[in-house]
Amino acid sequence: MAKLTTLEEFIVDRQQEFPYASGELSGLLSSIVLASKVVNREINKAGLVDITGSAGEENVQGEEQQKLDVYANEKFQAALESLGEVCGVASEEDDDFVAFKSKEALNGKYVVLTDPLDGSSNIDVNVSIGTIFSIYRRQSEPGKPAELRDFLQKGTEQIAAGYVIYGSSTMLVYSTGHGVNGFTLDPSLGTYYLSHPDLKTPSNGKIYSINEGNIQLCEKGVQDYVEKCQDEKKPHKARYIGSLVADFHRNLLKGGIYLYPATTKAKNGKLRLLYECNPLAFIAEQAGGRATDGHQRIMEIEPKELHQRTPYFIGSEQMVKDLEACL
Ligand code: P6P
Repeated sequence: MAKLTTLEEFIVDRQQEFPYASGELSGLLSSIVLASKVVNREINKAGLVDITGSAGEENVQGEEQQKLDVYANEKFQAALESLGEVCGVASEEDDDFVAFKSKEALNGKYVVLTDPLDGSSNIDVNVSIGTIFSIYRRQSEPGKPAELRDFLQKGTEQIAAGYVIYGSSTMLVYSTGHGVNGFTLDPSLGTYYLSHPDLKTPSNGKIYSINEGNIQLCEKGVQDYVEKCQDEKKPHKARYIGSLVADFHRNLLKGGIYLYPATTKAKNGKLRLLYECNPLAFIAEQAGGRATDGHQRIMEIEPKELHQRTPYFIGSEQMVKDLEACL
């Protein structure tokens, strides 16, 4: 029986890979891990207690804010604030970023951007959902509250990024820029074990993930690409869960492409650059994949505002290149 490596052991083993003061970044990742275990526990009993109903308010997506969204957002922010290494957090659930005020946090060297519970409309139909996070070094001087410029950084500046998928099992997948590693939670022990070391995504694949209900609203190049996927000579598989983290994770492991293009109704697409597209692009590229808005590398986009959207094509390198060739 191969030795099981816990996430904590892995972080210690790989300390030297953290490009910055290792203790801080590993502490930061550990606080995200702790929050993910707390959120996982609530998700697993969501059907039992009445916290899946909508909280009534709306988030920036204009979506009904499910109570679990609010819960997850609070848990991740509390875990990050108590750590002291993070000077602020930006979240899909909050219109503006949150600059932490405690003395240690004012000197925190990092900021975190997160979609605490993506795909939350899937909660009450028991479809897999996920947490996405992105970590940057602050740009503003320590000792003062975080500033907007700390959060509006290109994806190439990320020092770590990852996601948690609350699926048939709960997994944490992350990278600090030295490859991608996946960990599976043993809920009976509350311990994540290394289950997908040095994860690489297949360079090509047969799975395409798009909401085909929008296809008439997409530019011709996207329609042409989808038609190629439906060519009976080399049939592909249409797999679309409606939960980005779940679609992304399956495609990462099996090979595939996820498409959320601009449409005539949403000229910049639906997905958010900073806390959905950039972190998954970081993971995809570290695993040998590719992520683009159709014309440029996602991580090269210069952010202008916290919740800006972007057309999004991500997955196996050859499939994304084939898509770009159609645009
Ligand atoms: P549509 C969920 O709301 C989400 O942000 C992603 O998780 C998912 O891939 C996408 O939107 C689904 O959007 O328009 O196809 O329902």
